[in-house]
Amino acid sequence: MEQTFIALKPDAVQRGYIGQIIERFERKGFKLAGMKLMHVSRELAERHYQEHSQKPFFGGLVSFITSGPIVAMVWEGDNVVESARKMMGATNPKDALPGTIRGDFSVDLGRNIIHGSDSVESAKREISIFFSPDEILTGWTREADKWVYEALVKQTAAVS
Ligand code: D4T
Repeated sequence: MEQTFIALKPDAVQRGYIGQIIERFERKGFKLAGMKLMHVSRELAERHYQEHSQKPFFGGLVSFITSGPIVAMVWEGDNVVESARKMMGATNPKDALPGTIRGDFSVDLGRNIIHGSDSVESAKREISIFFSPDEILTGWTREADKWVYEALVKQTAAVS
């Protein structure tokens, strides 16, 4: 199953939105495969945001992401990378529609609450730098999945 890396940035933690944001991913039907509250080191921040290393906002971005704890997560589901980006809304909260996470919880580009991988390849890279393999639970069975995915019901029916 496809996986994505989601991080609740220090502003989400400080403002007390951890539960409300996680609830949105659960409500959608995605499955949690890994989660930890952690401080991001400067080295990890620079690795994570290496594509922006030459941008003028890079220094501020690294300072912000290292300024307090984040919640790092791996979520699993069909098309989860693209769907999570839609749930998050536009990078700049000024452009993020109401109903999206950034649209509902943030106003400022430099305090935009959440990060989500922008492709399956980025997700693999980001998961591998934030998590060790033994911190990710891929095999657990969630009974509700047969109410989320039609194909799981068809498989069961075909067996019985
Ligand atoms: P992240 O990586 O945080 O999920 O954001 P996006 O994938 O949606 O957007 P991004 O990589 O273009 O930007 C990374 C991060 O930098 C902040 N930022 C961005 C900023 O502070 N000033 C800026 O001008 C831009 C473009 C916001 C998100």
